[in-house]
Amino acid sequence: MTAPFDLVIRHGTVVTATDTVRADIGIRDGKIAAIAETLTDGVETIDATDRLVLPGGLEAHCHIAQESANGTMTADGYATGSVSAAFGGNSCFIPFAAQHHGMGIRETLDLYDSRATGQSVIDWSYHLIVSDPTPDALEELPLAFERGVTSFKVFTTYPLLKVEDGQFLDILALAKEHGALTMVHAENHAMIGWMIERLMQNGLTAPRYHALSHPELAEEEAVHRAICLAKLVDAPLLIVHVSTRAGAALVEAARRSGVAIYGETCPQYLFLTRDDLNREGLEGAKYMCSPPVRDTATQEALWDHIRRGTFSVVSSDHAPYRYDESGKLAAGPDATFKQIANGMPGIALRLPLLFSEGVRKGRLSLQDFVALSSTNAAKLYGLHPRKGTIAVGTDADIAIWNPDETRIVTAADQHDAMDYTPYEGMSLTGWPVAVMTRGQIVMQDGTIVCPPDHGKFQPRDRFDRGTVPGYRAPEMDPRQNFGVELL
Ligand code: DUC
Ligand code: ZN
Ligand code: ZN
Repeated sequence: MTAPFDLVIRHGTVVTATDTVRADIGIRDGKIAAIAETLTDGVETIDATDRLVLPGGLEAHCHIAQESANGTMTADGYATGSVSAAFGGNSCFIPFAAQHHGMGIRETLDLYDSRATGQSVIDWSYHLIVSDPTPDALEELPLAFERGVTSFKVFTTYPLLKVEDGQFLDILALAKEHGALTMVHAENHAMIGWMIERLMQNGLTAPRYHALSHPELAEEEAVHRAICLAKLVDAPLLIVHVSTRAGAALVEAARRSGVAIYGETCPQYLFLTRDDLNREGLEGAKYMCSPPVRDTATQEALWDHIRRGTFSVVSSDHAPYRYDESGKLAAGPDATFKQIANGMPGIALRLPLLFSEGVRKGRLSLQDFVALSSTNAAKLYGLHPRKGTIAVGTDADIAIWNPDETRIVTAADQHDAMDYTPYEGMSLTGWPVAVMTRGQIVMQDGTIVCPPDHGKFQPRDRFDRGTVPGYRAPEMDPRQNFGVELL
């Protein structure tokens, strides 16, 4: 006789990226052991009548226990960051491990291990930020793959983070060789610097001018360049936090042409505009992120791109800096926008925002919601099918949602270490009421119920481009380049 299930979720509506079915789920040893019309043999039971049973959210872009390039530490470490993520319906997240200048790869990963291990209620991995690709660092990079860190982020802007195009090509080629996915923050560094200089010279230093200092064209140029660089070496590339129509159109065109290019956008580009930066004193600093939020026409265009499949993931880009001297106001009450940390919180609201404004308002199907919030990220970042779906044999990473509950968002109700939310006062319908990671209930009815160190580091598989044909630059094709093999 088989042992009973540890837990059975009964009477729920189970949704994956492809299907919606009425089914019970039996969980044993942290994994989904059975999916059937009726399962009764559980040590514990959750009644999911009138609830949606979804793969737990996979938050693939968030900054936790990370110093900005200027040394400002995020308010959230792995304890509050993971708790906040769980309240937002996430069962796993992938923050960044940031290599700053002079740091080695092993040193960077060891540092983040020391910040994360034993602190997280949900499972985690890292994307490695590569900002100093010296020959020694590049030689050390395969160590990251061996540790199951199979994605990198590079920047084309920020003086202390940006890589040159040649360095970018080195990283893309190495990532391709080892089966990693490169992610890029794509904005033209010189355009931003030029704009900042002129704004400063004219005394235009308030937070609202941050929006002007990062022109849309800076994103368009850098996205185009990044795609060309990736094409040259036929390496997969994901453009993070796309904020403009032109950037999204470039991603869409590249995808249509069969190149392994992927795009991500974030809730702030769908719900906030530059008018939010136009507040008294430094209040607008709360809405400063890079790239900046744009306008309502852009919001609609980005929703259209979500509908059309341009974006594979919608991530929070949770970059929590408090509105006090530990964060946004570190340079004092007279700070210029140039001195203010870029980023805003949102890890707990990414999914409720997308559900309420996407699914409930008919912009997104439930299947698309699951794909954008979990399944696609699991596939891109080497966690599928272990995570990101509901199937027999996979980790029991599950979020149970009440699709009809309405709540008003307030900073006081958040569980992060922040003192504001950019979405204060919004009325959202559809909230996660329980989240489990590997079969252990993490959050239930507004309470964390698991040990504080339940989360485990998740080594990830190599990137799999599936059937995407890719691109062969003529100069890389031995038939067309005098027989020389360059890659
Ligand atoms: N890029 C991010 O991805 N997050 C916060 C700030 C930034 O520039
Ligand atoms: Zn970025
Ligand atoms: Zn980010």
